[in-house]
Amino acid sequence: MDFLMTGRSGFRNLSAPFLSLLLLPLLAPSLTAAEQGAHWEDAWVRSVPPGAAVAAAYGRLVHHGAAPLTITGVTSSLGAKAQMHDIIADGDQRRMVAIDASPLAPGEALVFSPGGRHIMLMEFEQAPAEGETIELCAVTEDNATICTMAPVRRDAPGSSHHDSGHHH
Ligand SMILES: [Cu+2]
Repeated sequence: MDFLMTGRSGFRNLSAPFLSLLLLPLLAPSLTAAEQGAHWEDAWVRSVPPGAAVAAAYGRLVHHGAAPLTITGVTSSLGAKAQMHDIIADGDQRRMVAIDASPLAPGEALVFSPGGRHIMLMEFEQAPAEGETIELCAVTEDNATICTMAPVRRDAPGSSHHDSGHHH
């Protein structure tokens, strides 16, 4: 992992547009994540050697529901800290920044893929090893969780680069 880590403040200014969503009156009854219509596809965790400090998880969080969601965090069954990260260009370097919240409109997908936005797993006691399965959950602004079982692999499933075409 040859990226410099910067603090959460890196993306703080991006959260401003989401405030308007959060301030909407709560007209809808609270729904579970499944009722809200989001689910994971092709989630996986890249294996790391024993002793590694961080690991990355990928996948697509697809939203088939009618109402916009805001994803405010991620968790994993490793029990360790998990964050949404993005990779941004900084001059001729690339560095990781933490994402505080990410909107997810109906019909869209939040894509986590190698080289771009990803889920960073940190502060674990046991490094994810090939063949294991880790539960990943996305957390919405109203604390619903959308979870999936993600296999730990060395390489991306299918390994060819057919991204779903969602580029934000
Ligand atoms: Cu990262």
